Amino acid sequence: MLEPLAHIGRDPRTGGYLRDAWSPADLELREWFAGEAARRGLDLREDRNGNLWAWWGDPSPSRPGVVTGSHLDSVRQGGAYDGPLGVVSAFAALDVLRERGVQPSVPVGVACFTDEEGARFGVPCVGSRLLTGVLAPERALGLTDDEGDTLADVLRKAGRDPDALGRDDETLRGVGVFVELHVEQGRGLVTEGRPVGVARAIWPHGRWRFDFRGRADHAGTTRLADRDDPMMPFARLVLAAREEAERLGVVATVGKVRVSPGNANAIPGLVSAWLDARGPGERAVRELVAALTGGAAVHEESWTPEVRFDAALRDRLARVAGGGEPVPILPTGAGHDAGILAAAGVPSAMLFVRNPTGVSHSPQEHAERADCEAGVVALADVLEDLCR
Ligand code: HGY
Ligand code: MN
Ligand code: MN
Ligand code: MN
Repeated sequence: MLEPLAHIGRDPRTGGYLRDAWSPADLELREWFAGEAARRGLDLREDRNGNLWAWWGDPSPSRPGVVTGSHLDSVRQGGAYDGPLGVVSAFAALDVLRERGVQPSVPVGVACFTDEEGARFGVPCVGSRLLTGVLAPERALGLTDDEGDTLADVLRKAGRDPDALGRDDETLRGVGVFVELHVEQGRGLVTEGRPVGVARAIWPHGRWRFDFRGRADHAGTTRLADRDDPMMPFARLVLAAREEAERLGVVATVGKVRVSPGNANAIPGLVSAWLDARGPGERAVRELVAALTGGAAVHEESWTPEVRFDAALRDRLARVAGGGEPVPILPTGAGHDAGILAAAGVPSAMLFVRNPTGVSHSPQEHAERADCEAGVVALADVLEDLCR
């Protein structure tokens, strides 16, 4: 199913994907999206924050539409399915509706949210957070990537107007309900023995940057007693994060570290480390971060409260997606645009497609073709039900 996109941003050495927001790969993916919309005669719109919408019918506040979609950007060396499966399945499900001769009573939209992973600028779900007003444009525009380019610089280079960013009520009011199909990032469906499931809730989760400052000096001529080496508190952070996470029953990850200036023969002046912490309860996640912040300059880069999807909509999807036997309803520790929209009051839900290993954010991420096809049929059934 993902073959048309498989070559875009793929690293041939690893099979992983490099699809940073607004990178050449991302721009190529946006072109692909536009082509898919054109092939189907859909009305393509790019909103003020760079999110893409392909409409079958004309949404309005008085006649909001049913929208399905996801994102196309990836984490660095990410897998093929996280994001793209939801966008490809959205177009495929719309095709199924047309093959069935369905005449929707409301507009149907396919959405692609920009910069969901936050791999380049550090904040996840930038497009949906800007759309819903939970991320201030001035903060977004000042975010910088590893080379020091700001989002504003990058948008200008991509021919977009940085000053246009901001909450977009007109677009939001056109979305009556949003359903995101996503490869499961975990093994819940493997355990349940089912190809498709529905999301119950998204764990609260956040990202913090820890800056450890020291004194750069010579690796060979500086006595140990004279060192102010930021690597030491950094190393303690990583070990403490694991210990606290085990104690509190949450998960904590340090997956990105930037050592400045990065000489093998010099004590660094600065070590920046990014902590990702999540768990089934907000209090425990906050307690973990509080236990770790001593001695470092800590910057909260993002915080997403727990999202519990609307139970009536969730159960309706579980029934419809499962035909006679409702599909499993599962929590997830992964963040999604559907969670940002749900938190903003947009009726939202998620369909999961089985991932045989549960592995994600890795080139090893995979979903079987038959399960992906079952996901499209389930999504088409759900859309048909919602569009009656
Ligand atoms: O990081 C996440 O949870 C999601 O995959 N963006
Ligand atoms: Mn992801
Ligand atoms: Mn995703
Ligand atoms: Mn750059």
